Amino acid sequence: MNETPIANRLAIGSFGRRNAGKSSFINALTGQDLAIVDKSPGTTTDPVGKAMEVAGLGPVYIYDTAGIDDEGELGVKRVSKSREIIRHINLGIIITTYQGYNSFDDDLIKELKNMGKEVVVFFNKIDIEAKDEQKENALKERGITHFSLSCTTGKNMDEARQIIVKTGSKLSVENSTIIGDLIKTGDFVVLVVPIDLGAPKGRLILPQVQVLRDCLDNDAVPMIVKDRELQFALNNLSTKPALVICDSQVVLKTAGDVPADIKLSTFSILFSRLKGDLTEFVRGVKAIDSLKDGDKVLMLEACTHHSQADDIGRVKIPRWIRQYTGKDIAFEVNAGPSINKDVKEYKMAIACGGCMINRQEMMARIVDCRNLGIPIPNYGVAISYVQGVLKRVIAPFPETEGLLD
Ligand SMILES: Nc1nc2c(ncn2[C@@H]2O[C@H](COP(=O)(O)OP(=O)(O)OP(=O)(O)O)[C@@H](O)[C@H]2O)c(=O)[nH]1
Ligand code: SF4
Ligand SMILES: [Mg+2]
Repeated sequence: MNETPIANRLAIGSFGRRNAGKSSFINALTGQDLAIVDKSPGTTTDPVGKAMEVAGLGPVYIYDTAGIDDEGELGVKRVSKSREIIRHINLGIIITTYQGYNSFDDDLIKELKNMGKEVVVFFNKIDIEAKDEQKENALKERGITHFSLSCTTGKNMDEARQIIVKTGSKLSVENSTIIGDLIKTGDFVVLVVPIDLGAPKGRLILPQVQVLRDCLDNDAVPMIVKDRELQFALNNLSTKPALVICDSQVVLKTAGDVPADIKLSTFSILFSRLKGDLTEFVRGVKAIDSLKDGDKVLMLEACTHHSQADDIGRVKIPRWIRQYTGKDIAFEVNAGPSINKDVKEYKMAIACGGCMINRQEMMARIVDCRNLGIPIPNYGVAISYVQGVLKRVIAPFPETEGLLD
């Protein structure tokens, strides 16, 4: 239970051609035999990931991938799996060698850069390959961090580790505050958490715990109530709360209970901001108003979670949107990290809360939809919109001002 969730870890991937030493590098970096190393090319077939701590960098998630130059029917599938990992990572490490460096490495660097990833290139096998300054200079001119090392002898591994720490620590990984910019020391914050049949037994869910912890980190005074007790709590608090945060599912009732001069938002809206792009979600949600009979909407579930009878994305949101629009809309689900549907067929996509994925992955989904011109709100924004309270719950965030007008 003390583990940092995967979604909050800096994600690092090792990429490159077959046999360059990607797996050897992961093993040398972690000091463990995580990945199988062999002289035959194509040893790593499926991406392998492992959560670990790197001194100076904190909790990370490290992926080893298959060679990007793999061939044949199976090889092409492996390459596409490696490419999929690029979407998840913050920092891409390209393992190559002075003599082997070719257009595959070059294209990989471009691909990572185009997706906004931080890139470091390591020339491996310097115990057997001579230095090639021309290749180093070409990278230098492009402003790409590079270094040489040997995974076999361990030469320069300490320096390589330092480069990773330095590059990695520049990247912000959801360690920014959740509500710290909305409150000040001593503020009262009321969290409204319905305990219904869908609530897990005996505990709170992660986003609720994270907000609670963020209140404490910011020296605020948090208080948790069920929706039923909210009115009673507000009536009995001698200090007016600076902020009320509720579960999206009770937003309508909460908006009625909380006086207009108290800021109100939802857990989903807070995490939309942290994990995705709140402004893009708000812009996208207006597309609900243009839905017509027979239009298709794609529900983007980021993981293959066990769906419940009254599932929020599969049952409740479709029901609320049908009621709001009065239209016969077809909802389809894409579950899991990769999108297997032809997004162009849909009038809009609605992203889940993304609790199991990191910001990189959520942003990749947003960018995919944006490039295709498909509006993409998320569950939290869509729920508040169809309940008629979105304007109120995004009011605490100035970046959304005017977006709904
Ligand atoms: N001499 C030398 N050999 C190395 C070095 N690093 C890796 N190797 C060897 O290179 C071969 C390939 O290493 P891997 O780590 O399996 O390479 P990979 O990039 O993961 O390969 P695939 O999974 O097949 O794509 C193995 O025989 C390693 O022992 C190095 O620094 N020096
Ligand atoms: S919100 Fe998304 S990532 Fe979280 S459990 Fe639901 S489908 Fe999975
Ligand atoms: Mg390998």
